[in-house]
Amino acid sequence: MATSLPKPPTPAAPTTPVRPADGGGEVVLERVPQKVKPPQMHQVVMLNDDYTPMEFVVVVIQEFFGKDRESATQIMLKIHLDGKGVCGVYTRDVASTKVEQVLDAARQAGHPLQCVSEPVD
Ligand code: TYC
Repeated sequence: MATSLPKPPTPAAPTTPVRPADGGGEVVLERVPQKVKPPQMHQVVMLNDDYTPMEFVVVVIQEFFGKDRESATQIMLKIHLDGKGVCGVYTRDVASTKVEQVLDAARQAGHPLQCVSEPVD
C-alpha cells in the first residue's frame, strides 16, 4: 500500500511589521510584493581567426556547449563567415567558466581561438 507523506507547509508570503502611528500596542503585518527578478543572462560569443582549424572549433563547441556535431558545424561556419557567433547563453558565472574552458583548450592546443562573454539585452 502506498503511503503519502504529509505536505510541507506553504511558505508564508513575506511580510513586514508596521507599528500604527497612534502609538497603540498592536503590530500589523503588511504584505511585501516579491522582488525576485530573473538573472541577467550572458552569451558566449566565439570569434573567427585565420588559423584555428575548423575541426577544432567544431569539437570545442560540441564539448563545452553541448551541441551535436551538426549544430556545432553550423555555428562554426556562421563564425567563419560572419566573424563571430553565439555558442550559448548562460548566467554570468557559467558563461565566464565556458569562456575560460574554451581559452584553456585553445591555448593547450596552440590555437589563437578567442571567445568572450557579453550581457544579453
Ligand atoms: N577561419 C578558420 C579557418 O578557416 C576556422 C574558424 C572558425 C576559426 C571559427 C575560428 O571561431 C572560429 N580555419
